[in-house]
Amino acid sequence: MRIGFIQAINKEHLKRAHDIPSYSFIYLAAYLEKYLQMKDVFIADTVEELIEGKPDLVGVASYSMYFNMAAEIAGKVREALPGVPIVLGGHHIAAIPHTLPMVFDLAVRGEGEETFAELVTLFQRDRRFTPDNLDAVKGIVFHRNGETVISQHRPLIEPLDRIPFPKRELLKWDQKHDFLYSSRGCPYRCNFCSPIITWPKYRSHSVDHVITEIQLVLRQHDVLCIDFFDDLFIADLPRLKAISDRIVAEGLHKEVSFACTIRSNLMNDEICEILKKMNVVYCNFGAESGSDRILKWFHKSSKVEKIQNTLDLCHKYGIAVKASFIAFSPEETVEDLLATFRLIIRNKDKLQRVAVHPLIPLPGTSVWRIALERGLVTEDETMDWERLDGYFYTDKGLTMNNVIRKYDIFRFFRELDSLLAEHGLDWEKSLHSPNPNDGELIFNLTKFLEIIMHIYFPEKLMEKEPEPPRATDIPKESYIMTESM
Ligand code: B12
Ligand code: SF4
Repeated sequence: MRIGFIQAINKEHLKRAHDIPSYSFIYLAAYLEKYLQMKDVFIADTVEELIEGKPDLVGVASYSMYFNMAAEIAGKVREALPGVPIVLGGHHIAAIPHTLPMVFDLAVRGEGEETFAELVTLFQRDRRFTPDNLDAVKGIVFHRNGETVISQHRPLIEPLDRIPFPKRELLKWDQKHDFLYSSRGCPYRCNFCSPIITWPKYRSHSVDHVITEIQLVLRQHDVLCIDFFDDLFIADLPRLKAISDRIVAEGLHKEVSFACTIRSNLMNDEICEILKKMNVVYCNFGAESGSDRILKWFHKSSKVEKIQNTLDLCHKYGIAVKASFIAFSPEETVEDLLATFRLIIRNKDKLQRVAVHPLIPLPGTSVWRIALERGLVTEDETMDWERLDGYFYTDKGLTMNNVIRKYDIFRFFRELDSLLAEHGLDWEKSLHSPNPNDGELIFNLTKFLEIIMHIYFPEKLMEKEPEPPRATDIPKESYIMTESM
């Protein structure tokens, strides 16, 4: 039996995100190999490649913003390979399983390994899926006589070490930088966060498992950095310490550098020392805002002073920081937005990379429920899922902010301009400051401007310009309106 996987994703968008691959399929493939001795699995880049591969069963993964594309892929597969079942998976359908389109036979809700293996076993036995044989499978959603049936909930896999190491050899990229998931889930509950719906409980791999996986990665590829892409790598202090000690004991910190996810409310000297010892060279964290009011709205359980403390500590220990911020939450004002930029600019020497994205409601989150109530999104076939495009790759991205008026944007730019000048920066310079470590831009202001144009001045984007808009592109009439307000 042959299984073909495909991720619904725009490859051009992905290039802009450094082509980082998803590990969903390589975890599923590893589980099938370990527990069903099944090796005939492939990951296709295009639907044509998938069809040519002649799979007996197809698995499609989709994030919310690419859900229209996922349905299109399924339609093409259905036409070219009639009778081949199409199984959907991923965070999107896990959060809103009742929306499963008819073009898919069924979907796996949430953690996929055990459920998918059970489905494959069933398919090997019966050579087809029917509502009757699917009825007893936990953790799925399927159709019966035109109705959508959600089966019983499947408990999360425990202990997590039952899940084998992902089959990285199935990925077609030349990795100098690899990713490692040492845990699933997060103990916190930020109101915009969607992984906590798929992994509602924090679980971690044993220290032995983590160390063996690092050793395996080092044997398999010539990597320079291993990035712990956990939802929150430092969630469990004793475990973090044990991992760090073992890395040092095995001499792995001399072979490779590490990166990891952190959280500002947890950072202190002890954690920095642990990270430094194991050769963590940079950290990723969601700072989200420079305004305590907005952090509270996000249920972030942290404060601006904790963010500042994190930046100071990492700077002191020589650990670079990549921070992301969320703009345009429903109650954000220009003052809050400026507070975020003040924080960024004040700390320009302590930040390796900054990304500022608009708040996007992801299905299943509390923010999603607010967006539903406000009629910004729907869960029916009228929903254009590309509107959940947090990078504004398309012109469809939405904003949840109803406080910042178009006119206020001019004030924002004026103040941002003087702020940049005060710190010896100008738009041009800040857009192109090369990072001493890896050449990344310090401030992605071009992108931010582009997003503002999409949100507040979409009419200006009617004729698509090849170059992203600059501050001076803000329409003159809005200047006049602001001045007279
Ligand atoms: C690595 C990553 C990326 C990478 C790689 C992207 C890629 N090639 O897919 C980068 C950084 C580029 C990225 C970008 C984006 N990402 Co991202 N990303 C992640 C991250 C951190 C880990 C994903 C991963 O590999 N996990 C490990 C595997 C094992 O878990 P998994 O993918 O969930 O798979 C399991 C189950 O979900 C299920 N499953 C999943 N797929 C399938 C398919 C089948 C057939 C089956 C049976 C089961 C199944 O089984 C798997 C094993 O249990 C997650 C956060 C998270 N904790 O998951 C966010 C996450 C997946 N990303 C998310 C989003 C939204 C994006 C963007 C679309 C952002 C945006 N709005 O533009 C972009 C899109 C990419 C692009 N630029 O075009 C969201 C998805 C939420 C949603 N409802 O769609 C997440 C959950 C983070 C968040 N913001 O909440 N991302
Ligand atoms: S800390 Fe990160 S992973 Fe945890 S709930 Fe908040 S956003 Fe999600």
